[in-house]
Amino acid sequence: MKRRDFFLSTLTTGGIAATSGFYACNQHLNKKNASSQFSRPWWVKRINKPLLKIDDTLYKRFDSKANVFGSFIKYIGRENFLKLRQKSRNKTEKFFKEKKPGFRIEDRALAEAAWVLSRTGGLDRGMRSWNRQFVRTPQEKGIKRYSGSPERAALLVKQAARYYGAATVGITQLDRRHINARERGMDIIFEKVNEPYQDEKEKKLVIPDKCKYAIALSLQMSLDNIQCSPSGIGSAGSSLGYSRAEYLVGALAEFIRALGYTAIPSVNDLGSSVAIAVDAGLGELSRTNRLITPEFGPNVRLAKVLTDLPLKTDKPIRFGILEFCKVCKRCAEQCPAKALSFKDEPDFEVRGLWNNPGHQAWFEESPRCLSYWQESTSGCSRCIAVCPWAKKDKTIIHEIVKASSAKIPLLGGFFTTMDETFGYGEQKDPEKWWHMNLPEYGIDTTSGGKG
Ligand code: B12
Repeated sequence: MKRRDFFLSTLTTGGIAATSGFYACNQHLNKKNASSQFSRPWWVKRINKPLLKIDDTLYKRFDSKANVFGSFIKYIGRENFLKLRQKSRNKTEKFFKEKKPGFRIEDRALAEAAWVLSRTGGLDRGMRSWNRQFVRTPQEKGIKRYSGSPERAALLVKQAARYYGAATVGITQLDRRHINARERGMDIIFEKVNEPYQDEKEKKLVIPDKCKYAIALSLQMSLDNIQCSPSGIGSAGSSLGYSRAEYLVGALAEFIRALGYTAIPSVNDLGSSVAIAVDAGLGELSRTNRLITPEFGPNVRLAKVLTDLPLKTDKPIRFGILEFCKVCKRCAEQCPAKALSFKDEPDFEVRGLWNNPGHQAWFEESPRCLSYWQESTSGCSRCIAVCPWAKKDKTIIHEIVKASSAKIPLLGGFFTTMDETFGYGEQKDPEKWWHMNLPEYGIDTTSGGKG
């Protein structure tokens, strides 16, 4: 059914009455939860298994070389690659000369510089080092390692993670199939060892068997930046997110090591942050083949830390995204690269070698996306910017919309149409960004994860 049909069929007094009822309930429950460490909106339901299925006979660990960063030339052909690169260079030069807002020296400088912390690290390097950096272990201090209950340990880890910059935190038993089989020419293997290590000679990265837990982390990006995408200002939304993620996983790993346990910090390397986040209950997989969270929609960067510290785990969640995305399709319509799926239902049909078979998703044409990054000369986050779930302000109306969409998925189409009517998701003027009264890091951290 079309969105506009929904618009007509759902504009009923019933729908509106339902939303006001939800709002009253929302207010009540939020008050009730105000003293807990981290509460989810009331319309988020915990479930035993993620909604999208895994085919156990097909789903295997992925070789990261097959992602589009690793095999871009193979996927688009050398000739096309060289043409694209030249086009990108010419356009960059033209934009510089024209002083095109969003693509001027200052706009690009903002994005480039924000990578700084991210670029100092790497797989098993810098903040993402697999071994202790500087904290002293309990043994060195002459004390016993931390021995609280898994419930208490989970509370400590979540609070520390939020303190180091996480927007939301979830914990899951590690499903090893989400960990890449290979990374940068090395096999990733699990061994019965005490500490993780890298063996250059045998070309292997070794994760201790005992690391059975994954801590999934989300970080907000500045929506004001992301909404300027594609542009240097938009791209800074991503790059600052990456640098903050670098600090977050580095600090959290050191915290766990100081408690006397092993921790492996990871941002984009090591395995699917999205799959781990789904298992840990941070959100649902969406039409963009990326995560949507109840609190911040898709506007988050993801990261993870693996550990042997015994932790109470969380459950996956559902809040209507699967049904919402079936109807909305706005990300696919607005994707300038035409990379996203228009299929009504998610399925197991991969679009190319860049997807990992065996899990149900709305698979995308990733080489088109990366090609557009070159074409735009600045990367792209349009699919995030236009999503009706990406909202910065915490006004009543948006809470009603989210709660209603979660509870009555058919209203999703209606809200997407309303969202368009009010002009949400339109590309913002990058010049205006320079004149804004910015909060720290350009993000609003005051919602406390309560949406
Ligand atoms: C490579 C990569 C890309 C490639 C495309 C992926 C590919 N197939 O090559 C390119 C460069 C094009 C790209 C683009 C973008 N990406 Co990207 N990408 C990655 C990266 C580094 C690896 C993903 C990967 O290996 N994919 C290959 C296989 C596994 O893909 P797949 O089978 O299609 O599976 C996808 C999902 O279904 C899910 N997944 C994988 N296995 C399983 C299993 C289960 C059971 C489930 C439920 C899900 C799941 O994760 C995969 C994401 O690509 C991840 C970081 C990470 N380690 O997770 C970020 C990441 C997924 N990207 C991210 C983002 C935000 C983007 C962009 C919006 C750009 C931006 N502004 O940052 C666009 C969106 C493009 C789109 N909608 O299609 C975020 C997603 C955050 C979120 N909200 O979920 C991540 C997590 C980076 C981060 N640190 O935050 N990306």
